[in-house]
Amino acid sequence: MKFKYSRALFKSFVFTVTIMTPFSVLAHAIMVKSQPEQNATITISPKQIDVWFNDKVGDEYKAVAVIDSKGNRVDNKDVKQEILDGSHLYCTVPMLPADTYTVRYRVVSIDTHIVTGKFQFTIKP
Ligand SMILES: [Cu+2]
Repeated sequence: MKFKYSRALFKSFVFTVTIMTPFSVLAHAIMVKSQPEQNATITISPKQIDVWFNDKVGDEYKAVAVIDSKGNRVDNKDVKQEILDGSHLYCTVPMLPADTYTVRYRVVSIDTHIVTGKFQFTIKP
């Protein structure tokens, strides 16, 4: 009986530490800025899409995709991470026609959590 109690207590301690540690010690990546900006309406096709996070992100599994209103991927599939600023990802895009585009991103935070998100921008003729 005593053993069972201790083990339950230990399990709950481990669980608490596991769920608390990432939030108290390490950062969970959050997108803080982009170019084009979220929900921006622009008149000239951008040459590249930039996404910045609140902290550097992992080199692995990083992805930035630009999708047009028909669901077609239109970026050049060349996502890169800035060497001196690991919080900055970017990819290039060809000349884009007027449309509303969705940018989807996926990164691994320093706390090892995978973060995905999206935002839109519009190009008007
Ligand atoms: Cu996290």
